[in-house]
Amino acid sequence: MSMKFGVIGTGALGREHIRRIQNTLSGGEVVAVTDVNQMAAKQVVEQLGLNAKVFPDDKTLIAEGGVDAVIITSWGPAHKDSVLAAIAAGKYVFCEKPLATTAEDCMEIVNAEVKQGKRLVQVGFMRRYDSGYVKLKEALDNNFIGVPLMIRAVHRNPEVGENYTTSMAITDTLIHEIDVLHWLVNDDYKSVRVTFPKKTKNASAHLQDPQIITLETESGIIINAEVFVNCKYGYDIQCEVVGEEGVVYLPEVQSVSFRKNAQYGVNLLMDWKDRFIQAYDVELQDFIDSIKKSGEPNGPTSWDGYVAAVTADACVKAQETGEKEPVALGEKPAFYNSRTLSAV
Ligand code: NAI
Ligand code: ISE
Repeated sequence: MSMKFGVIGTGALGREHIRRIQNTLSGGEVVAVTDVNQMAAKQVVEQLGLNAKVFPDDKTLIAEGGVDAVIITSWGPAHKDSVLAAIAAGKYVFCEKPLATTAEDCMEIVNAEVKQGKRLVQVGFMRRYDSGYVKLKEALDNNFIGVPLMIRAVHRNPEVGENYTTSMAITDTLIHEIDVLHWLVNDDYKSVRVTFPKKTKNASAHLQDPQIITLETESGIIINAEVFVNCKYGYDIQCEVVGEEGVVYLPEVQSVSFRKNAQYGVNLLMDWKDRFIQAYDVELQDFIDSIKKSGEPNGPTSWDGYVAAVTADACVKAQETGEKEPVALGEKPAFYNSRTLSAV
């Protein structure tokens, strides 16, 4: 039977997820949508030719939309209320990052889900579904390079809008590395530190760009992650893990190389949507399939959303203090023990 979805927030990513459910994936259909901008919601229904009803708000959609699951692609500060309302109604939730904007709010979601007694929530950390990261994890899990000692990660965007702030480099951008890197090495973070290299002239006056974030894990792995959101030349994600017996690299995106006009080269992508398009497809298909198969989603959990929020908070504090800041996680409920490190 087809899984009936309601989509809360029909902006850029909401539209993308609707399109993939309707055209690319199997086993799901979008039957309800809402957006604070009602016009945007109506336009999506018309433009994408959906057989879906437009609801005035998230609560009404959850109560009256006849949905099995909601996709939350509204703005971050609105996520918590929608997630809690969906959990209270026993609906499955696919929530884009961030799960919520504070660690306390994420913990409230964790507690609500545990109390409800069944896993309902998956967080949209799609990199865990990217074939390159999956291969990297397989290599590490199979002990191909021995014990990991260091990681070098790079997250570069060609440019960002005027409203992008210094803390967003953590909460909007680094958040993907925060999630995927500790998952890769199966370790938790212990402390973080942020340093600001020489600032690019291409960043707006209020933005520190680039930034180097150093994260240390409980076992002592040191991760150096660069965020540079005005790099100009392309969208560039890199990851290199150095172990006791060798080094493994995140594969480069496959692209035709060329020889032309006395040059040899490869075209780079400019957009995160293109870089992770398959990962977005695979994560949502896995959400549908695992719920149908086992009654629970299989991907990143509410606890993972909480871990990311606590770590991001520590990074933002480290931006302000310039000091090494601890990452202090609360007690992990046993509920999540067999449900945290799933990979496709
Ligand atoms: P957007 O600004 O294009 O769309 C957000 C939409 O949500 C807007 O149409 C807005 O009117 C609506 N909205 C805001 N508050 C609402 C509420 N309370 N109820 C209903 N609708 C509401 O933003 P975008 O780029 O689509 O991002 C959406 C979410 O997806 C964000 O949480 C963002 O961080 C996340 N995201 C995740 C990415 C990933 O790689 N996993 C990539 C880009 C965004
Ligand atoms: C954006 O919000 C995302 O989530 C993308 O995946 C990320 O690469 C980009 O840097 C963020 O701004």
